[in-house]
Amino acid sequence: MPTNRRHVIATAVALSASTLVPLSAFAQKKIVLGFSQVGAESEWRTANTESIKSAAKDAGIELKFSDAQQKQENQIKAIRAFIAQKVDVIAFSPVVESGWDNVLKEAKAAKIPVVLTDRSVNSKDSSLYVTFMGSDFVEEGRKAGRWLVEKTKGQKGDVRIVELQGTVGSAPAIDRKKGFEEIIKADPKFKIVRSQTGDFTRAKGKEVMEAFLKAEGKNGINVLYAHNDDMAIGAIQAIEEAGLKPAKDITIISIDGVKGAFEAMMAGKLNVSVECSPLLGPQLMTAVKDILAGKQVPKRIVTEESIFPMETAAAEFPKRKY
Ligand code: GYE
Repeated sequence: MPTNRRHVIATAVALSASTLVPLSAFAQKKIVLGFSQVGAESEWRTANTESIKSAAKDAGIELKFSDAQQKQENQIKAIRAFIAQKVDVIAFSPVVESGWDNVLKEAKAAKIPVVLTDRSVNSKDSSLYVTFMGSDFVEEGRKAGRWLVEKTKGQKGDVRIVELQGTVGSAPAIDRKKGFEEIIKADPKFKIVRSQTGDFTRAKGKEVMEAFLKAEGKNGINVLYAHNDDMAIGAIQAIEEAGLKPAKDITIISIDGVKGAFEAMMAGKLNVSVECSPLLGPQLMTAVKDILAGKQVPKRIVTEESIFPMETAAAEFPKRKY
Protein backbone atom coordinates (compact mmCIF):
# COMPACT_ATOMS: atom_id res chain seq x y z
CA MET A 1 0.00 0.00 0.00
CA PRO A 2 1.39 3.49 -0.84
CA THR A 3 2.47 5.42 2.20
CA ASN A 4 0.03 8.28 1.66
CA ARG A 5 -2.88 5.82 1.55
CA ARG A 6 -1.71 4.11 4.70
CA HIS A 7 -1.59 7.54 6.29
CA VAL A 8 -5.18 8.31 5.24
CA ILE A 9 -6.41 5.06 6.76
CA ALA A 10 -4.48 5.59 9.95
CA THR A 11 -5.91 9.10 10.30
CA ALA A 12 -9.46 7.84 9.76
CA VAL A 13 -9.04 5.15 12.39
CA ALA A 14 -7.67 7.63 14.82
CA LEU A 15 -10.51 10.04 14.14
CA SER A 16 -13.22 7.43 14.61
CA ALA A 17 -11.55 6.24 17.79
CA SER A 18 -11.43 9.73 19.12
CA THR A 19 -15.14 10.23 18.43
CA LEU A 20 -15.82 7.43 20.90
CA VAL A 21 -14.55 9.69 23.65
CA PRO A 22 -17.19 12.27 24.44
CA LEU A 23 -15.78 15.75 23.87
CA SER A 24 -17.24 16.94 27.17
CA ALA A 25 -14.74 14.71 28.97
CA PHE A 26 -11.97 16.99 27.73
CA ALA A 27 -13.93 20.16 28.38
CA GLN A 28 -14.61 19.09 31.97
CA LYS A 29 -11.05 18.31 32.93
CA LYS A 30 -10.63 20.89 35.69
CA ILE A 31 -7.37 22.54 36.53
CA VAL A 32 -6.27 21.44 40.01
CA LEU A 33 -4.48 24.03 42.15
CA GLY A 34 -2.85 23.12 45.46
CA PHE A 35 -2.65 26.11 47.80
CA SER A 36 -0.80 26.18 51.11
CA GLN A 37 -1.92 29.08 53.29
CA VAL A 38 0.05 30.51 56.23
CA GLY A 39 -2.80 30.21 58.73
CA ALA A 40 -5.65 32.34 60.02
CA GLU A 41 -3.61 34.70 62.19
CA SER A 42 -5.18 38.00 61.14
CA GLU A 43 -8.13 39.75 59.52
CA TRP A 44 -5.88 40.21 56.47
CA ARG A 45 -5.28 36.46 56.22
CA THR A 46 -8.99 35.64 56.51
CA ALA A 47 -9.74 38.04 53.67
CA ASN A 48 -6.91 36.55 51.60
CA THR A 49 -8.23 33.00 52.08
CA GLU A 50 -11.72 34.10 51.16
CA SER A 51 -10.41 35.86 48.03
CA ILE A 52 -8.53 32.73 46.91
CA LYS A 53 -11.45 30.37 47.56
CA SER A 54 -14.03 32.50 45.80
CA ALA A 55 -11.75 33.31 42.84
CA ALA A 56 -11.03 29.59 42.32
CA LYS A 57 -14.74 28.90 42.28
CA ASP A 58 -15.41 31.71 39.80
CA ALA A 59 -12.57 30.52 37.55
CA GLY A 60 -13.77 26.89 37.61
CA ILE A 61 -10.49 25.77 39.19
CA GLU A 62 -10.47 22.90 41.69
CA LEU A 63 -8.73 24.14 44.81
CA LYS A 64 -6.95 21.90 47.28
CA PHE A 65 -6.57 24.21 50.26
CA SER A 66 -4.31 23.55 53.22
CA ASP A 67 -3.92 25.70 56.37
CA ALA A 68 -0.41 25.51 57.90
CA GLN A 69 -1.28 27.13 61.25
CA GLN A 70 1.76 29.39 60.91
CA LYS A 71 4.19 26.44 60.79
CA GLN A 72 6.70 26.00 57.99
CA GLU A 73 6.86 22.22 58.51
CA ASN A 74 3.12 22.01 57.79
CA GLN A 75 3.58 23.97 54.56
CA ILE A 76 6.39 21.68 53.45
CA LYS A 77 4.18 18.64 54.17
CA ALA A 78 1.30 20.18 52.21
CA ILE A 79 3.52 20.93 49.20
CA ARG A 80 4.84 17.35 49.24
CA ALA A 81 1.26 16.06 49.35
CA PHE A 82 0.36 18.26 46.35
CA ILE A 83 3.33 16.84 44.44
CA ALA A 84 2.22 13.28 45.26
CA GLN A 85 -1.32 14.11 44.11
CA LYS A 86 0.09 15.50 40.84
CA VAL A 87 -1.79 18.80 41.02
CA ASP A 88 -1.40 21.07 37.97
CA VAL A 89 -0.02 24.09 39.85
CA ILE A 90 1.17 24.69 43.42
CA ALA A 91 0.76 28.11 45.02
CA PHE A 92 1.71 29.14 48.54
CA SER A 93 2.34 32.04 50.83
CA PRO A 94 5.59 31.16 52.61
CA VAL A 95 5.32 31.78 56.35
CA VAL A 96 9.06 32.58 56.55
CA GLU A 97 11.54 33.54 53.82
CA SER A 98 14.16 30.82 54.11
CA GLY A 99 14.35 27.05 53.96
CA TRP A 100 12.32 26.29 50.83
CA ASP A 101 14.93 25.13 48.31
CA ASN A 102 14.59 21.38 48.84
CA VAL A 103 10.84 21.16 48.54
CA LEU A 104 10.79 23.59 45.62
CA LYS A 105 13.38 21.44 43.85
CA GLU A 106 11.08 18.45 44.35
CA ALA A 107 8.22 20.36 42.71
CA LYS A 108 10.50 21.36 39.85
CA ALA A 109 11.62 17.77 39.34
CA ALA A 110 7.94 16.75 39.18
CA LYS A 111 7.43 19.54 36.58
CA ILE A 112 4.78 21.26 38.66
CA PRO A 113 4.90 25.06 38.33
CA VAL A 114 4.99 27.02 41.61
CA VAL A 115 3.50 30.46 42.24
CA LEU A 116 4.39 32.50 45.32
CA THR A 117 1.57 34.66 46.61
CA ASP A 118 1.72 37.44 49.20
CA ARG A 119 5.16 36.59 50.67
CA SER A 120 8.37 35.69 48.91
CA VAL A 121 11.25 33.32 49.61
CA ASN A 122 14.93 34.32 49.77
CA SER A 123 16.11 31.45 47.58
CA LYS A 124 19.00 32.28 45.24
CA ASP A 125 17.55 30.09 42.50
CA SER A 126 14.62 32.03 41.05
CA SER A 127 13.91 29.21 38.59
CA LEU A 128 12.26 27.40 41.50
CA TYR A 129 9.09 29.45 41.05
CA VAL A 130 7.35 31.01 38.08
CA THR A 131 6.17 34.26 39.60
CA PHE A 132 5.75 36.12 42.89
CA MET A 133 2.63 38.21 43.26
CA GLY A 134 2.06 40.48 46.25
CA SER A 135 2.86 43.78 47.91
CA ASP A 136 6.07 45.72 48.17
CA PHE A 137 6.54 45.45 51.94
CA VAL A 138 9.61 47.71 52.05
CA GLU A 139 7.57 50.45 50.43
CA GLU A 140 4.78 49.93 52.98
CA GLY A 141 7.33 50.45 55.76
CA ARG A 142 8.56 53.60 54.01
CA LYS A 143 5.01 54.93 53.75
CA ALA A 144 4.58 54.42 57.49
CA GLY A 145 7.89 56.20 58.13
CA ARG A 146 7.08 59.11 55.82
CA TRP A 147 3.75 59.62 57.53
CA LEU A 148 5.50 59.84 60.91
CA VAL A 149 8.15 62.26 59.63
CA GLU A 150 5.36 64.52 58.31
CA LYS A 151 3.30 64.22 61.49
CA THR A 152 6.21 65.18 63.77
CA LYS A 153 7.63 67.90 61.51
CA GLY A 154 9.11 70.78 63.50
CA GLN A 155 8.70 68.82 66.73
CA LYS A 156 11.74 69.09 68.99
CA GLY A 157 12.94 66.39 71.37
CA ASP A 158 13.07 62.65 71.04
CA VAL A 159 10.27 60.68 69.43
CA ARG A 160 10.27 57.41 71.34
CA ILE A 161 8.95 54.58 69.20
CA VAL A 162 8.00 51.02 70.10
CA GLU A 163 7.72 48.51 67.30
CA LEU A 164 5.53 45.41 67.13
CA GLN A 165 7.11 43.18 64.55
CA GLY A 166 5.34 40.54 62.51
CA THR A 167 6.27 36.84 62.49
CA VAL A 168 10.02 36.38 62.97
CA GLY A 169 11.73 35.61 59.66
CA SER A 170 8.69 36.47 57.51
CA ALA A 171 9.10 38.72 54.49
CA PRO A 172 6.63 41.39 55.70
CA ALA A 173 8.28 41.61 59.15
CA ILE A 174 11.78 41.95 57.67
CA ASP A 175 10.79 44.38 54.95
CA ARG A 176 8.40 46.59 56.90
CA LYS A 177 11.09 47.09 59.53
CA LYS A 178 13.65 47.90 56.87
CA GLY A 179 11.50 50.41 54.97
CA PHE A 180 10.46 52.25 58.14
CA GLU A 181 14.02 52.47 59.47
CA GLU A 182 15.30 53.67 56.13
CA ILE A 183 13.07 56.75 56.41
CA ILE A 184 13.35 57.59 60.12
CA LYS A 185 17.14 57.24 60.28
CA ALA A 186 17.39 60.61 58.50
CA ASP A 187 16.57 62.33 61.82
CA PRO A 188 18.21 61.24 65.10
CA LYS A 189 15.19 62.43 67.09
CA PHE A 190 13.48 59.16 66.11
CA LYS A 191 14.41 56.41 68.52
CA ILE A 192 13.11 52.86 68.40
CA VAL A 193 13.27 52.12 72.11
CA ARG A 194 11.71 48.63 72.01
CA SER A 195 11.07 46.19 69.19
CA GLN A 196 9.59 42.74 69.58
CA THR A 197 7.47 40.28 67.64
CA GLY A 198 3.72 40.04 68.16
CA ASP A 199 3.44 37.32 65.51
CA PHE A 200 0.80 39.32 63.58
CA THR A 201 -1.94 38.42 66.11
CA ARG A 202 -4.18 40.55 68.33
CA ALA A 203 -3.47 38.49 71.46
CA LYS A 204 0.30 38.78 71.11
CA GLY A 205 0.06 42.44 70.12
CA LYS A 206 -1.75 43.15 73.37
CA GLU A 207 0.60 41.05 75.46
CA VAL A 208 3.78 42.64 74.07
CA MET A 209 2.35 46.17 74.32
CA GLU A 210 1.59 45.54 77.99
CA ALA A 211 5.23 44.58 78.49
CA PHE A 212 6.40 47.69 76.58
CA LEU A 213 4.24 49.93 78.78
CA LYS A 214 5.53 48.29 81.91
CA ALA A 215 9.15 48.67 80.82
CA GLU A 216 8.96 52.22 79.50
CA GLY A 217 6.39 53.70 81.87
CA LYS A 218 3.29 55.71 80.94
CA ASN A 219 5.20 58.65 79.54
CA GLY A 220 8.00 56.72 77.92
CA ILE A 221 6.31 55.91 74.61
CA ASN A 222 5.29 58.46 71.97
CA VAL A 223 4.65 56.22 68.98
CA LEU A 224 3.64 52.63 68.29
CA TYR A 225 4.57 51.21 64.89
CA ALA A 226 2.77 47.87 64.39
CA HIS A 227 3.56 45.72 61.36
CA ASN A 228 -0.14 44.89 61.03
CA ASP A 229 -3.56 46.14 62.11
CA ASP A 230 -4.38 43.16 64.32
CA MET A 231 -1.38 43.74 66.57
CA ALA A 232 -2.25 47.47 66.72
CA ILE A 233 -5.83 46.61 67.72
CA GLY A 234 -4.56 44.32 70.47
CA ALA A 235 -2.13 47.03 71.61
CA ILE A 236 -4.93 49.62 71.71
CA GLN A 237 -6.62 47.51 74.39
CA ALA A 238 -3.41 47.38 76.40
CA ILE A 239 -2.99 51.15 76.09
CA GLU A 240 -6.57 51.78 77.27
CA GLU A 241 -6.20 49.35 80.14
CA ALA A 242 -3.09 51.29 81.20
CA GLY A 243 -5.26 54.40 81.44
CA LEU A 244 -3.86 56.09 78.33
CA LYS A 245 -5.65 57.39 75.24
CA PRO A 246 -4.68 55.56 72.04
CA ALA A 247 -3.95 57.83 69.05
CA LYS A 248 -3.63 60.80 71.44
CA ASP A 249 -1.19 59.91 74.20
CA ILE A 250 0.49 57.43 71.87
CA THR A 251 0.44 57.89 68.09
CA ILE A 252 -0.39 54.58 66.41
CA ILE A 253 0.69 53.56 62.92
CA SER A 254 -0.13 50.18 61.40
CA ILE A 255 -0.34 48.32 58.12
CA ASP A 256 -3.03 46.39 56.18
CA GLY A 257 -6.08 48.67 56.06
CA VAL A 258 -8.57 45.99 57.15
CA LYS A 259 -12.08 46.91 58.31
CA GLY A 260 -11.09 46.56 61.97
CA ALA A 261 -8.48 49.28 61.45
CA PHE A 262 -11.04 51.58 59.81
CA GLU A 263 -13.36 51.06 62.77
CA ALA A 264 -10.53 51.91 65.16
CA MET A 265 -9.70 55.03 63.13
CA MET A 266 -13.35 56.14 63.10
CA ALA A 267 -13.42 55.66 66.87
CA GLY A 268 -10.37 57.95 67.08
CA LYS A 269 -8.07 55.21 68.40
CA LEU A 270 -5.70 54.57 65.47
CA ASN A 271 -3.92 57.34 63.56
CA VAL A 272 -3.12 55.73 60.25
CA SER A 273 -3.11 52.43 58.38
CA VAL A 274 -0.99 51.75 55.31
CA GLU A 275 -2.88 49.65 52.79
CA CYS A 276 -1.84 46.09 51.97
CA SER A 277 -4.34 44.32 49.77
CA PRO A 278 -5.15 40.65 50.46
CA LEU A 279 -7.37 40.35 47.39
CA LEU A 280 -4.92 38.25 45.40
CA GLY A 281 -7.35 35.49 44.35
CA PRO A 282 -8.42 36.72 40.90
CA GLN A 283 -4.88 37.46 39.69
CA LEU A 284 -3.67 34.11 41.04
CA MET A 285 -6.30 32.25 39.00
CA THR A 286 -5.40 34.25 35.87
CA ALA A 287 -1.72 33.40 36.37
CA VAL A 288 -2.52 29.70 36.88
CA LYS A 289 -4.46 29.58 33.60
CA ASP A 290 -1.80 31.55 31.73
CA ILE A 291 1.01 29.32 32.98
CA LEU A 292 -0.82 26.16 31.91
CA ALA A 293 -1.60 27.72 28.54
CA GLY A 294 2.13 28.29 28.05
CA LYS A 295 1.87 32.08 28.20
CA GLN A 296 4.66 34.22 29.56
CA VAL A 297 3.89 35.46 33.08
CA PRO A 298 5.89 38.34 34.65
CA LYS A 299 8.33 37.20 37.35
CA ARG A 300 7.02 39.84 39.77
CA ILE A 301 3.44 41.15 40.02
CA VAL A 302 3.22 44.05 42.48
CA THR A 303 -0.05 45.03 44.18
CA GLU A 304 -0.97 48.72 44.02
CA GLU A 305 -1.67 50.28 47.38
CA SER A 306 -2.51 53.46 49.23
CA ILE A 307 -2.38 54.90 52.77
CA PHE A 308 -5.34 55.92 54.97
CA PRO A 309 -4.92 58.51 57.74
CA MET A 310 -7.81 58.56 60.29
CA GLU A 311 -9.27 61.74 58.77
CA THR A 312 -10.14 59.79 55.62
CA ALA A 313 -11.54 56.71 57.39
CA ALA A 314 -15.26 57.56 57.46
CA ALA A 315 -15.34 58.42 53.75
CA GLU A 316 -13.33 55.34 52.76
CA PHE A 317 -15.00 52.79 55.03
CA PRO A 318 -18.07 52.07 52.84
CA LYS A 319 -15.76 51.34 49.88
CA ARG A 320 -13.59 48.81 51.69
CA LYS A 321 -13.81 45.22 50.48
CA TYR A 322 -11.90 43.56 53.33
O1 GYE B 1 0.10 42.12 56.78
C1 GYE B 1 -0.62 40.34 58.16
C2 GYE B 1 -0.71 38.91 57.89
O2 GYE B 1 1.77 38.58 54.65
C3 GYE B 1 0.97 40.71 54.04
O3 GYE B 1 0.37 38.64 57.03
C4 GYE B 1 0.80 39.52 54.88
C5 GYE B 1 0.72 39.81 56.36
C6 GYE B 1 -0.32 40.81 56.79
O4 GYE B 1 -0.88 38.10 58.95
O5 GYE B 1 -1.77 40.88 58.73
